[in-house]
Amino acid sequence: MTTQTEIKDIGDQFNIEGEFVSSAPLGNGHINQTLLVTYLNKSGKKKYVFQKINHVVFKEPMKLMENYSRVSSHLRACIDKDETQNERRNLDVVLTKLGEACYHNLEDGSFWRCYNYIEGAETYDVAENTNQAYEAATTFAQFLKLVKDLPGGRLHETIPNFHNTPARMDALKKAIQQDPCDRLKLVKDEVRFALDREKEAGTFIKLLQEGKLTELITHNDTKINNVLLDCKTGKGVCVIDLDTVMPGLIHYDFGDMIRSGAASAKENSKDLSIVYMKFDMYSAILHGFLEEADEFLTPLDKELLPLSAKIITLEIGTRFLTDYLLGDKYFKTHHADENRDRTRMQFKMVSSMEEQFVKMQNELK
Ligand code: ADP
Ligand code: GN1
Ligand code: MG
Repeated sequence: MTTQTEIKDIGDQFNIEGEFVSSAPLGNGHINQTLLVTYLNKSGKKKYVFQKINHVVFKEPMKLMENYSRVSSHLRACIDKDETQNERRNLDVVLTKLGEACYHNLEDGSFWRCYNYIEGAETYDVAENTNQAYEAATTFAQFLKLVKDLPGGRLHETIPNFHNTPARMDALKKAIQQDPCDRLKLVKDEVRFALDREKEAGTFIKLLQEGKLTELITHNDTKINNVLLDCKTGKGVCVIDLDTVMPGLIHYDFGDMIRSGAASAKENSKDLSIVYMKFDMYSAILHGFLEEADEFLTPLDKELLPLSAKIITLEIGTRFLTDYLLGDKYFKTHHADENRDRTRMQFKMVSSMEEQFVKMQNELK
């Protein structure tokens, strides 16, 4: 844990006005260390988010921040200047005193960034009602519509092969062979579940290679707690967690909204009897997404939306399973079996989607 004094010192590196007051952990992200930091300046209290970039996951934080700054500036330029509270609609990068997008602490090798805290908005780990699901989907889709036209060259791939599902399957097979923690015997059924679906897992990458799907700029981590909704109105405010904004397939973004936003329970739920894909949430996300995204989807893109939900859920379950076998090196965990619980929960969601698949397809008509 980083101490208050250390955080104050980190804050001193950034162009922030006023005096450091306090800092506290923020949110339930699995990757970065995220802090809410309060300052006091002439106009009163002002809050910022400090994030220590996980540089084991993101191997080139400077390139990541190049993407981040480009995306954030583009979105800011697209936001209506006359809109009330327009400052809440974007993560604006606060530069360091040296004019850089993040601070690299040479003593411990850490990378820190800072941006505005968005007041009066919340994230949800599980959608509580269809309105939240709908709002999350339209907000993500509006984001995709805007980043689609990002000027300049191709964005860096901050994690290569991030949504290459066959590569994720290969990583699982390697972990099975190595079994460094002797955990394979504890997840035999889960391994079988994943490998039984290996062929279908390659569908999207194959269609991309065949030129039938087009790469766009996508978010790649559209889980429901990566979008802020207004506490009072419930309206979508801002898409966050821009680390994986890079070239990708729109399907994985849609699918991840369903995986996370249509889930009946938390990602680490142990009680599988309460886990299923809620059809009303699926429907709300589908219609919210199409409301904004229909105009840039091909007929094939649309046809594949139900399948995308299943494939990404399988992919993320496979990643949790691989991390479990390898000793919980990637995702933050709070107890020894959490990645196994997460795997089981994801695979229960896959089964639930398989059971409702025809209905999911019919909802498109
Ligand atoms: P991670 O990559 O670890 O998931 P996120 O960028 O998603 O990190 O941040 C973790 C959590 O912190 C989010 O789910 C959200 O609850 C909260 N959060 C992050 N940025 C903001 C912000 N600008 N305003 C309000 N809450 C935020
Ligand atoms: C991670 O960063 P966070 O918690 O929003 C992960 C996603 C997974 C998700 C599963 C960079 O998302 O790919 O889908 O956990 N992000 C990264 O909850 O690996
Ligand atoms: Mg996040």
